Amino acid sequence: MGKTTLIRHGRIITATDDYVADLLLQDGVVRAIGLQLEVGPDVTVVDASGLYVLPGGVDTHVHLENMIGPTVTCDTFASGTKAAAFGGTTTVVDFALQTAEDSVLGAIARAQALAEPQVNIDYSVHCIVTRVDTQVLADVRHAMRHEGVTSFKMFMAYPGVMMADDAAIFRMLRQVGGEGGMVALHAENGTVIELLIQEALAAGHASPRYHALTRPAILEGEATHRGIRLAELAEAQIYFVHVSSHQALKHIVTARDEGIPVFAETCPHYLLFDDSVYDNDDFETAKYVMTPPLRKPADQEHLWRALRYDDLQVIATDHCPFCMKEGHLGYRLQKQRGRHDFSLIPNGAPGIETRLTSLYDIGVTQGRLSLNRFVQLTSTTPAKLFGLFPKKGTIAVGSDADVVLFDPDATQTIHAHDLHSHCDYTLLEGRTLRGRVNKVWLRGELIVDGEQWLGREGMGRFVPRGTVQAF
Ligand code: DUC
Ligand code: ZN
Ligand code: ZN
Repeated sequence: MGKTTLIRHGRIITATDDYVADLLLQDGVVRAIGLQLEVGPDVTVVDASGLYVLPGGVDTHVHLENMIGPTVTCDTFASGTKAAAFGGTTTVVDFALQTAEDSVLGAIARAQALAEPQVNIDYSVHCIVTRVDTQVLADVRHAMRHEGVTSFKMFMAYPGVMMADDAAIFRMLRQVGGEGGMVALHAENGTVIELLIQEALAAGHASPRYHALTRPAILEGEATHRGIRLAELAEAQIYFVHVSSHQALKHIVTARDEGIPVFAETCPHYLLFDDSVYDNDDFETAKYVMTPPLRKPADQEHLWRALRYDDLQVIATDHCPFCMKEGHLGYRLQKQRGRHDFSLIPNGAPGIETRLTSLYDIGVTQGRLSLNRFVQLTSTTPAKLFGLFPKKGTIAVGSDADVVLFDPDATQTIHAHDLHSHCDYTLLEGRTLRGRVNKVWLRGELIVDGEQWLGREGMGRFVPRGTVQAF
């Protein structure tokens, strides 16, 4: 029999509820919720007075040990999932990349084999599909029906590397949507961006600021609109990853008003920072080279509005870490790859450990998000859209005992050297945030206790996922 824990007198917050009660974790699940629950002497009792009791975070957009172009992200499944746990996330959905050599099913098996001995929290993968034919579509059907992989990512950017053409995206939308799954789309007009990059380089513009200047928001908007029309024709639901701009949002809002099942995420960095960080020619700016790039303060206002009114449903990290310093932990040629050519800087930034606290700080304490909405955006809705609910994403009798004790009054000053990622920087360096993860349980096992790590590599499990639960 598994360990039994009673969390006494915490303020339990789900997407819909907010009340003080006791929570009994037993055999990996929430066994009971009640007032003054009686337990025997063998049960560990934790006093949670004054603390929030949240469902474990669900981060449906992370890149651990992923090849992004020629560079592998610097977090392993081990380091990345440990960092996630310290940040209050107990489930991640990573990526399996279909390559020229292997099939969709091969890619999923390969990602699982890599993850399985290392993961500290529960996980799944979206499969990235770059090429579509009848065999691929058959594999996709098999993955959805028999492997518990029900979401697939496609790119409208990166021609010659990851980009899929419109017909391929349409075929996937028809196949995946028809079976109740989700196509997640990276929406940027890849071929026009490629032209702008080549023109910038030919003009001698090599510094990181040109990453942003060659990926204008209008090209995110155009691709988003195109993706929506393809989904409408395919009669499929669609999910846009890393929405950064009003140009993209306005199409999402209109489509939702039209009744098209369009869903979308944004990421903490688009809310925390704006494009003024690119106003220089320093290579340090490579820290902010992520795709899409940071946008204008006016875009941030639109993102907040969309988060409040449910035009954006998810906040995921797009944790895609690359080191700035050459040789850090042995990693070579990460961000430095693009020191003399911005187009060679690997695109991505870290954030897996700071998602909940940074959003609590700028969202909840600043009155932009209610506590319920905070939980909905970071745990419940991602679990629903990607077929993990109600096992994940809420606190309810029978749900997995993935629980976070969160101290709303504690503060912490963020430094990369205190975080658990392999990345040598954080975009939040030196920033003091209100709110702190205090304890984390994964299926009833205490894995984080303050600064102490109690988890074990390999204790995380692959979670077979169901279809989209959006309606
Ligand atoms: N898109 C992502 O979602 N992650 C990393 C790079 C990219 O372009
Ligand atoms: Zn992307
Ligand atoms: Zn990503």
